[in-house]
Amino acid sequence: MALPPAVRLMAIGTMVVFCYLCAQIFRAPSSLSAGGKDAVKFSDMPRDPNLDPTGEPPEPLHRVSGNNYAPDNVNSNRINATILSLVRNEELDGILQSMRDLERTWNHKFNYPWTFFNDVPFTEAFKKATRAMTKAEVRYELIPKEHWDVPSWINQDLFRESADVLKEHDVQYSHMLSYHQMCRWNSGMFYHHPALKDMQYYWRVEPKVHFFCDVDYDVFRFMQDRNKTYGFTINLYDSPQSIATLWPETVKFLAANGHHQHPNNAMKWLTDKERRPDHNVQANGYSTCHFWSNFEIADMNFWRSSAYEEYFDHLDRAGGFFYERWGDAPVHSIALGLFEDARKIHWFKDIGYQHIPFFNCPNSPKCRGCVTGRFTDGEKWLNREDCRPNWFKYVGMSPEWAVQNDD
Ligand SMILES: Nc1nc2c(ncn2[C@@H]2O[C@H](COP(=O)(O)OP(=O)(O)OP(=O)(O)O)[C@@H](O)[C@H]2O)c(=O)[nH]1
Ligand SMILES: *[C@@H]1O[C@H](CO)[C@@H](O)[C@H](O)[C@H]1NC(C)=O
Ligand SMILES: *[C@@H]1O[C@H](CO)[C@@H](O)[C@H](O)[C@H]1NC(C)=O
Ligand SMILES: [Mg+2]
Repeated sequence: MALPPAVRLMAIGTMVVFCYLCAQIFRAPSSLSAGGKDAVKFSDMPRDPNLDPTGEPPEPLHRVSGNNYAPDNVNSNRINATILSLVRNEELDGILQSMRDLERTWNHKFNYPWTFFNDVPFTEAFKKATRAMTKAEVRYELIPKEHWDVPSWINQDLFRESADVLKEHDVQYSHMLSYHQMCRWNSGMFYHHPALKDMQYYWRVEPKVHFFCDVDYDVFRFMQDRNKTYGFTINLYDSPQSIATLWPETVKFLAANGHHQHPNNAMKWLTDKERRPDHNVQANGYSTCHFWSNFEIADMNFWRSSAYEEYFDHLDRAGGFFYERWGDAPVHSIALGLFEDARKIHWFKDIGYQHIPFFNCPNSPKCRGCVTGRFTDGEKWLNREDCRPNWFKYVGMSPEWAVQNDD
């Protein structure tokens, strides 16, 4: 086969690149396997803290005693807090599964109300089945049109064209308008719902998630007593293609609103470019690290603050909830990382949790049904999506856990 030298050179070049890529792909899983020597190298964590025995945070904690958390006790020790779930009628089975787990491990003791949100009315079947899962109060709330509708400044043609481009870059759900609406509502709308007017804290729950560990203290009181703003379980990298201009818009916002930045912020976690340089480049300066927001226990006063409101409005006007696929997870996380004292962000390492395909599974006799320290039950390469190493490196573990790690 006689090929001109230039073509031959190109063919060889292509082969070399191909072989290199194959090597990368096949090397990745073994170097990531938990416990292997290379795993340490990749993760930058001397050891996954979930392998070390985990107890409760130190006292004082609020616990059940007598009827202090009984569902019908009007003078209970509960504070203004609710479990909260945006869910569709069709996801009834999934939400029942999540309720069963959370009620079993925690809420049958504390009886915090459940508040369900939907953009269409809940069916009687949904109400009946969910009510039967708990002794606590249950509320069903319709989202006002003005919170859910696509804002007037979004151009539908541009939305569709942008979705085509995103799809070419393998961005999931890019054509699904309701997915964009959901992300926007979770970013900047839910805490304005009239049903949450008197509420300060919430625990967000999605359908089909799992909770594995008994939690025997009032986590909302924990948030309040320790001055925590936000609690997470899983800390991940995001798909850079879905948020290409989120960081550039954030930088623009900061140029005019730098005063909102907290002196003890988590900027280094947000902008790390050492661990996954390609992500930082594709996301134009953002590491893409975020708290996985299908789980959050948080103080709505932060979302209601002028810093966050102004930031959200800026992003909303910029259009990326529709022209890209900005998720509430990176939006919440960037705001927390910039505007909040990083010490007020707590890793709930003691709450065993799964949303497919990731886990937080601590080493504790209180846990059942998950594999201690396992981060994913999906493909091995998913292990690299873990961004906790950067969180520990730049921010550290909450002081609550430092006590236990000393001994
Ligand atoms: N009522 C309502 N709820 C929605 C809608 N879209 C999403 N949700 C809810 O919003 C949450 C997030 O949606 P999911 O479809 O789970 O999105 P995701 O977690 O990114 O994707 P999965 O990996 O498929 O779970 C879930 O609690 C859904 O029930 C919608 O159009 N209407
Ligand atoms: C909860 O909120 C209501 C209304 O704002 C307030 O009257 C009440 O004191 C709050 N309860 C607690 C325990 O903070
Ligand atoms: C929480 O904040 C309050 C008010 O700023 C302060 O008095 C208290 O000591 C703080 N508690 C903790 C545990 O940091
Ligand atoms: Mg989900």
